[in-house]
Amino acid sequence: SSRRSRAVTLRCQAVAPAVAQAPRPEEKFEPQVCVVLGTQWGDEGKGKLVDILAQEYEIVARAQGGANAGHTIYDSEGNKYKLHLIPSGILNPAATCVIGNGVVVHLPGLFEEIRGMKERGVSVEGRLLISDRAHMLFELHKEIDGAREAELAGTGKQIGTTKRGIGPAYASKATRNGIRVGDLKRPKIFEEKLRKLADDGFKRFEGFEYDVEADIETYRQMAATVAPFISDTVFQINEWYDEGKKILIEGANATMLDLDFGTYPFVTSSNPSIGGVISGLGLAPNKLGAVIGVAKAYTTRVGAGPYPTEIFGELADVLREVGAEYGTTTGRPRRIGWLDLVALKFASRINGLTHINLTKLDVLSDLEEIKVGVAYRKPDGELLHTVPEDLDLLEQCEVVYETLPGWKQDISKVRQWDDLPEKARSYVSWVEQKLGVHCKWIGVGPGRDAIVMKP
Ligand code: 2SA
Ligand code: GDP
Ligand code: MG
Repeated sequence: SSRRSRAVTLRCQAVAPAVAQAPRPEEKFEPQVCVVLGTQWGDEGKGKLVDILAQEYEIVARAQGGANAGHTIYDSEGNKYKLHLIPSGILNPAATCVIGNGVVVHLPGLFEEIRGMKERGVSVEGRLLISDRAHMLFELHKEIDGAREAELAGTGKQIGTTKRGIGPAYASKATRNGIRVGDLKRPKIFEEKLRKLADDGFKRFEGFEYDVEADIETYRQMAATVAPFISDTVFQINEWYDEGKKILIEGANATMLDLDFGTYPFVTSSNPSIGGVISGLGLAPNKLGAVIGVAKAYTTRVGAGPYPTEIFGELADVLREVGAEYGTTTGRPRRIGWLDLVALKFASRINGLTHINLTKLDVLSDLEEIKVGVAYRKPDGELLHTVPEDLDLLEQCEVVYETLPGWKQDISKVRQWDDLPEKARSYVSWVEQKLGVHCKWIGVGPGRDAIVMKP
């Protein structure tokens, strides 16, 4: 056991702070390719950062996920937009948006979203490309999503999906009977494939309801509308890169919901971490200039699954109200928890984060004290400094917290680092030091301007 405790100590040293407190040399932030990723369980505020950065980027691309994602953004006049499949760069009229090959696309839903944006004066036509290699998500996938969740009812194993058909669509892709956007160019083949896919659903689920002929008709009618959006985005994005165009990549969902790294099976069915960016766009890893991890100053989670730093009771209710923590897609109340540095360090390493955007710091402003999870203690007393694969073990772990003083002051109007209360600055610097990653942006409100840059 002394050997084991030595191993733990060594591991602690390996994750010791890598960033000194000394001021950094004036850092220019102008990577040609910049990635924005969720580092927790989603809803960290990725959409807001992407919208802000998009003002400087010509291309904004989504690489994974589907309409399970919900990104809320506000324009400079304070108008609110909720986006699901359209990248959050769409409010920059100079940006071209891309739905990459790794995304699963429900085309009727996407065109509904496009119509909604048009009604609000945001024109999407001519500046949105859909990858011809992206897999289509059909009504049948949503049906199967609901049917699978229903089968799990009462077992404690329900995932709490968004019921947007995400898992079943990626399952079709992996089973190799999926249908890609490019197949729409070959209507006969498309129709055969969809009938075949529907057959699978009928064979597997009793009482399965899906009118395949009606869906085929929907796609026949949509074909001409969709055609101009379809593109070989793998070629296009690399051409743009070679021309020197600036590319911003918007992650959806988050690392703790990653199919490989998240709390499996309570995860989504794509890779919201860095690997999904590469495979979901066809842009090589050596082209990525910066990888920004978006992290809430606390955490939230929607759906089931282990959540070590979860808070219950009145405090959770207060933070949920102050932070407006309800699902952007489903309206579900989000579970609330303290910042979890074990999970955040895990996400930081996996993704190779170069910067952090710490969001929603304003939401903690009323608190006397702020807790942060810094390790997990196993029932046998051993400390864990990483997220274990064993969910039972994770559930049994006790979180080791450090407690930091609150600042008890409204910070929502602050725009300069030096104007933040000293205790708020200490909180951010402490997190930064623990992670060894520069916390360059700090969110102090939902608005586009409510952001503070840390030198
Ligand atoms: P799915 O639908 O198969 O991807 O669900 C699997 C798990 O992934 C979670 N998940 C999410 N978690 C946070 N935010 C998401 N987007 C929406 C939002 C969620 C909403 O922005 O608020 O509106 O409820 C999102 N999408 C998927 C999901 O909760 C399951 O735990
Ligand atoms: P995403 O899925 O990561 O894009 O995040 P969501 O849009 O689903 O959820 C984040 C919510 O927090 C949205 O309603 C944002 O408007 C809001 N938000 C983002 N940053 C901040 C912040 O710094 N402070 C506050 N109070 N709200 C924020
Ligand atoms: Mg969201």
